[in-house]
Amino acid sequence: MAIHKHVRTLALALCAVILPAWAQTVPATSPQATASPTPSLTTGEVRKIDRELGKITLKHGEIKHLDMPPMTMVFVVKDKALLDKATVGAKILFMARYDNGLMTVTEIQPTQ
Ligand SMILES: [Cu+2]
Repeated sequence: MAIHKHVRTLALALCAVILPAWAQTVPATSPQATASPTPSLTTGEVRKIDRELGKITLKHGEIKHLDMPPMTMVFVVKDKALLDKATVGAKILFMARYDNGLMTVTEIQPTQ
């Protein structure tokens, strides 16, 4: 009787040690995982293009991964060739990244 009781207590103690350790190794659905959204394409309307300086002015929608509300602002382009895909007045999808302290466009996709 006394031995049985002791084994049961030991089993409970083991569970208490193992379960928290196991819980910490499951990051997939933790609240922190949703704190910084995966970068995704943002909608924008081209306002101005400066091919010489490699800059583009966009009226853009909300950029969730940069925590930025909709606004009109200047971006530098990662590669000036990206500007060939944009014309003033066109609606585009673009990838915005914070790169070397500058708001940078790394991808431009024209939309129909
Ligand atoms: Cu902005």
